[in-house]
Amino acid sequence: MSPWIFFLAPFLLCSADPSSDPPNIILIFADDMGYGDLGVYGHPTSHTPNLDAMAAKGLRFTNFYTTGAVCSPSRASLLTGRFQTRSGVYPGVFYPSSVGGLPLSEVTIAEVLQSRGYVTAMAGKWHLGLGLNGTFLPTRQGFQHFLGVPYSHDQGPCQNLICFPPNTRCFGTCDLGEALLPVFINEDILQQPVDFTQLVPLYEQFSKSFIQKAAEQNKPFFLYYASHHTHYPQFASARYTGQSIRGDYGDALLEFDGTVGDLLNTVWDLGIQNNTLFIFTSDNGPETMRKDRGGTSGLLKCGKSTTYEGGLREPAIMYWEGKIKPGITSELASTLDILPTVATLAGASLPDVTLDGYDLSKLLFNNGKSPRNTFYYYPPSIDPKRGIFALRMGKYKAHFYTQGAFHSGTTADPDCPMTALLTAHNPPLLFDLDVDPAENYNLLTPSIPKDLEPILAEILNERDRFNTSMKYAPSQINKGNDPSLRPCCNPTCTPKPSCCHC
Ligand code: CSN
Ligand code: MG
Repeated sequence: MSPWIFFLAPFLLCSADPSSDPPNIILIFADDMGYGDLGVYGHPTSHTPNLDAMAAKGLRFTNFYTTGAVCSPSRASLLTGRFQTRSGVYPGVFYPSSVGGLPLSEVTIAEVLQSRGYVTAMAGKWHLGLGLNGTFLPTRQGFQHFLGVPYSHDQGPCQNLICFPPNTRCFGTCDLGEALLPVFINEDILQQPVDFTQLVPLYEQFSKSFIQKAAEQNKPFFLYYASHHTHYPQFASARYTGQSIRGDYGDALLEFDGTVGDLLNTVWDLGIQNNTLFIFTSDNGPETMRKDRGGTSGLLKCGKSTTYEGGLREPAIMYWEGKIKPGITSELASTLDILPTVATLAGASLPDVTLDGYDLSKLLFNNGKSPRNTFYYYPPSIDPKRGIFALRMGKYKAHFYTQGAFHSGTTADPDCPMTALLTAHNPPLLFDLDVDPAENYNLLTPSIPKDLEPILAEILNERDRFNTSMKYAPSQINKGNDPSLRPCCNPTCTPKPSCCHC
């Protein structure tokens, strides 16, 4: 090699055009983790040293939104850059016997990056459908390698988690009528039931060898690590069990944080940290109905399955050593923005569909300003007749409908649990989230102040524009269930699903 190449190499690496050297992307997605659950987001007894360190070295978001207050819709939007309405991933979530899934016509981040020569893999919870012969598995959506569970780990009898009386360690019940929980490797069942004491180490090993192999082959890679933590029921491998002063939730969180540390170390050990973007966030707010075994949205109102801030605002960190200036940003951003952002960084072309996300490159690398000024809040049970439940414009958030939820039970606030019935608000409730992030003080009561009339008119216009322009795909979840679709490692056995045990 010419000595000039050696000289030039460091400058080439720092090229102003990020697409000239496509970065590796590690997308870490937590489950049911609330805004207030991490040490760095203020939890007094959570121990999350690796995430806290990632936040200190990266950019930490305080106004970052997921699109779905439950799993499947939120994941559909994350991977497509589109509201769940456009892909039909509503209302609610997929079940093991669901007939539908994320339509294969949707273009995922994995497909976008694969088209630019990336190698792609996913570990963990999918929850975007399984279907007949694995029709909807990640391997059909751009992931070359998959190790994980196709849905939530409470959508099965929760063996090994000792969920039922007389032992109530799991604090609640899992779905007894479903098949034992399977772990898939690509499209085959590797294990059924899953051994929860070994699951996370298995994911870590898979992720590490994927990264090492990609680095060896000098190929850019995309790893989507979708943890089961910290969804109920809480579990952790032996190394973490009983280690946190925050109890079962704390142990699960500790194990999740340990994986983050493992991924960071793998990247640093390979010396590829200057070319690897880490993105961390969570799919939806905390399931407070699980009491101390669920998460917390901290100072935000309510949690999972609601369109209050606690349902959809999430912790989020983006870290790229030497490229993203460390700091904290209160600029608006969303999981919707991840696809357009990484496509730009990779120099990949955007799918030829309506996207709801923005490219955040300027926010990350230049002026620190977000191109996003609005956010639209859909409830889990989307109804085109109602449209969005709330809209954020700049610092203002208006609620047109509010509704409590089963998942947000047990908190002291009477607006959160399912006893708070669907209520239409006209005029809407209006909050200034910059000064009142907890949504305590409705600005439009007892009457509408003159100075807020223009912004209110603008918000109502935008609501109408958005609702009427939205194209709803037919619901994939309402396609219903077929019990024969439940995964079974021993397809000819009887009686199902209990015989599906290998
Ligand atoms: S979720 O949690 O998958 O994280 O959204 O495990 O809404 O009916 C939600 N649900 C099972 C769940 C059912 C879950 C529901
Ligand atoms: Mg979830």
